[in-house]
This record gives sequence, structure tokens and C-alpha cells, in this order.
Amino acid sequence: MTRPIRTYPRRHMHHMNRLFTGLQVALLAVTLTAGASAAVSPLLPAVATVHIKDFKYNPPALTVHVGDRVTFVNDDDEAHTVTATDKSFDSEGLDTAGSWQHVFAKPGTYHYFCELHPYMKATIVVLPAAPAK
Ligand SMILES: [Cu+2]
Repeated sequence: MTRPIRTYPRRHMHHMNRLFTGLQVALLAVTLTAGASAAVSPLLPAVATVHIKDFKYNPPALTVHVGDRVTFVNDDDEAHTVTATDKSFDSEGLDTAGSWQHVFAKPGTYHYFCELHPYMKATIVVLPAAPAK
């Protein structure tokens, strides 16, 4: 099966899993049962989450405020990226169930796409910081 991920060699968890030794698995189990989140990667609290499913970003248009953290999760069986057209951010390759977070530091309209499937496009609008409540 050919997957278009050849330019993103460093995030292939399914390859890494094969390299795990019994000791590493045991340590991971201890870590997980010690109270850490069950998630594979330690995600920080995020204001919004964009799911990538069926070669689409959902929601395709999102509005956040400066300082907000957004989580991107790949729910597809294919690898995807979250890449700004202005190159201000780039997740690099996200495998199945892979996630990535980005904090938006500057207001603006950010168009992004998938480098592996450039027809996949979406937008995030970053407004100035939200007023204090
Ligand atoms: Cu893609």
C-alpha cells in the first residue's frame, strides 16, 4: 500500500511502535497508570479542535482570538499536514490519530492546506485578544 508520506519521515508512529522494547512498553504502561492522560501525546488545553476526516478540515472555517491554542487531530487513515499558505505554521506529517497544536500569536486570516493533498484547504481567523470577562 503506497501512502504519500515519503517527505515526512519523522512522525510515523506505527513504525516506531515496532521498535518498542518490552521495557519501553512497561515504562509506558507505568506512566499511563501513574495518572497521566490516556492520550498518546500530552495535549494542553485548547480553545478549539479541528478534526481532519475524509480529506477535509472540520470546521473548514474557525474564528479564535490571539493567544488561543488550537488542536488539530487526524481522524483519517491517510497522513495529512496542517500547513499555512504563508508558512507561519506547519504541523508536518500527522499520521492516523496524530495530533498537533498551535497557538495563534498574531491577528489575521490564516489560510492553510495539506501539503500531501493540496486541494484540502481551510481557514482560521484570529481576532485581537478577547476582552477580559
Ligand atoms: Cu492530506
